[in-house]
Formats: sequence, structure tokens, C-alpha cells
Amino acid sequence: MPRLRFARALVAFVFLGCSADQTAILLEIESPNLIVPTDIAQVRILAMGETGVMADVTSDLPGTWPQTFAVRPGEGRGDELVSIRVYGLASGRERIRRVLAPVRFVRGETTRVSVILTRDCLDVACTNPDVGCLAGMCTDGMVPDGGVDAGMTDGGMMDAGEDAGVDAGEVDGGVDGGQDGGVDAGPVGDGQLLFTEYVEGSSNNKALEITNVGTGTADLSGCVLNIYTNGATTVFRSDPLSGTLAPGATLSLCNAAAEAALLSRCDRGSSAIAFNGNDAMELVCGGASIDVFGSIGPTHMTSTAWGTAPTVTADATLRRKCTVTMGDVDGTDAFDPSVEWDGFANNTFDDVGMRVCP
Ligand SMILES: [Ca+2]
Ligand SMILES: [Ca+2]
Ligand SMILES: [Ca+2]
Ligand SMILES: [Ca+2]
Repeated sequence: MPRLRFARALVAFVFLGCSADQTAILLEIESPNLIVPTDIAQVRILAMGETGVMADVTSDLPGTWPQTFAVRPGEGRGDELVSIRVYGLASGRERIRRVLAPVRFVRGETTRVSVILTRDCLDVACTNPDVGCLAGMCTDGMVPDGGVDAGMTDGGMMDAGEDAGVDAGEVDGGVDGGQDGGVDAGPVGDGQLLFTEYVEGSSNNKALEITNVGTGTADLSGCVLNIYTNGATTVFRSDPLSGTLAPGATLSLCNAAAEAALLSRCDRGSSAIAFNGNDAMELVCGGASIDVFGSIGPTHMTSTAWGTAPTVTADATLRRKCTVTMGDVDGTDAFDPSVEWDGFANNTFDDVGMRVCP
């Protein structure tokens, strides 16, 4: 993970030859859908202490997320509150701005802060320089961003779910009216939806495939895809689905920054495709949980991934066994991917967008 260290000076009590002082604020900047360098090519980080600007650094972004930057305290300033702003730039022009809640340096500790940049904030011009954009809107700057991670090992993505995204409560719970007269019309009409493939590859190569394994058409209009990150019990992001799926048809959603070989197999990008191995995915239709991948909440959370390679939820591709025809509707029990999934090598994409069963 590339790191740029900047500071006017390291704190005075670093002893040469001993382990370096860990006092730092580590900004982990991530985006589910901004493409580098098309959308943003550079990031500018402005860190202001209680007595003025501590650092103002602009750096080119390599083409992958996340990017990690360490902000270190200036000499003699180990315990002050730091206000940090993150700007995404393209052609030298500001395209996105986040204003983070103030963070305090803790002597000897690395304080991790996640910063999520989302497409809905691109070119949202907030006239007040003290205000950034969150979920497509200029904020009053008081929205806690990214929060402070307690130091859990998480591969560097999304912690705790404090960021943007569509709130689950705003999602239309549209119950299928059942006007088709069928006796079995459930929340998706006459179809039967199932997660059938999960790709957690390198960098942003992430995708989720949903198949209608039923015999009738599935109506997706009342469905949402939810992500719960890192053992959280609340939805981090929710992506409303739409349209219909014929029997046997698939809907494949990708992280929009995935490489072309994967993107080309997906129907569209999704802000909910932001998992990195320890995040649960839930398909909800008509307010009912249809299928859950992983385990929601702290009881069966994992700091890295569920399962054992190759049938593991990080750096692998998983395909649902063909014997599975019903979703896992218990979202909080233990999750062992080997029960219902087959594992494949990291960055295996060739079955995304289709459900092949004997
Ligand atoms: Ca995670
Ligand atoms: Ca990975
Ligand atoms: Ca389960
Ligand atoms: Ca597939």
C-alpha cells in the first residue's frame, strides 16, 4: 500500500535506532466508483492543527484504491486536534471535497480514519470552504466521517460504515401486489432470487451475481442490495435494484473501478460492491430478507475473511453450488462458505454473468 508521509517534523521524542514513533493519523482513502485518473487524478490533503496549517500536500493517485496517507504531528504538537480536508483533483481542478470530523493525535498510536469518496459528490460545489460533500450534498461539516477505527485489521477498506451511501430507511419496501393471480407470488413475483457468484479479487475486482433460479419472472423493483461492513449491524450502503429477471437470467453488479475483464461481464457498477472479505451482503425484496452472504453483526464477524482458501471470502471467487436453490435467510448465524459455495482462484471472472449448472 503506497504511503506518503508528510509532516514538518517528526515529534521530538523519536529515538534513532529504536522503533519509529507510531504517532500518526492514517487516512485510508477509498472509493467504490471513482475512476483514477478519469474522475480524479490527484488527492490534496490539508491538515490543520489548532494553531494553523500543519500540512498541505498534493499527490498523484496511482490507479487503485484504497490509498493510504499518514499525517504525522509536527514537533511538540503531539496531542492537538487536527482538522483534515481531502480534495480530489483532476487537471488541477477540485472535483470533490470531504471535510472530516476533527481527529486527535494519540501519542505512540496510529489512528486510522477511513475516507470514502463517492461519485455522487463529484462536482458538487460547496461554496463554504469549511463544508464538504457527503452523499451528494454539501454538509455542515459536522457529519462524522470515517470515524476512528479501533485498530482492527481490515485490509484497509471501509470501517464501521459511517459514510455516505443511501440509507436503508429510504429504500422503497415495495411489496409485490400479486396481481398476476399466481398463488406463489412472493416479494419478487414468481421468481426465486439467489446470490450465485461472489468475486473478491485484487484491488477493486469485486462483483456479486444474482440469478433467478425460479421458473417465473422475478420483479426486482422492490429489491435492494445491502452491505454490512466489518460486523456492523446497520447497513453501510444500500443499492436499489430495478427491472425484471427472466428464469435463469442473472444480474451481475461490479465495483465500478474493477478491471475491464470483470467490468465487461457485469450489468452495472454498484456502490454496494465495496466488500473486502469480512463484510456481509444481503438481498432484501419487499422488505423480506431473501439471501444473506456472510454473517451480519458482531457475533460471527471476522477481521479478515470467512472460510479457508480457496473457499474463502477474500482474494477468491465463490460460486454457489448448484444444489442450492433457496437463499440463506438467517443473516446472523455462523457463515462457512464451504457449505454452499465452491471456491476458485483469485481474480477468476469467467463465470460472472451466467449461472452454469448441470
Ligand atoms: Ca470490510
Ligand atoms: Ca481482495
Ligand atoms: Ca446464514
Ligand atoms: Ca456465475
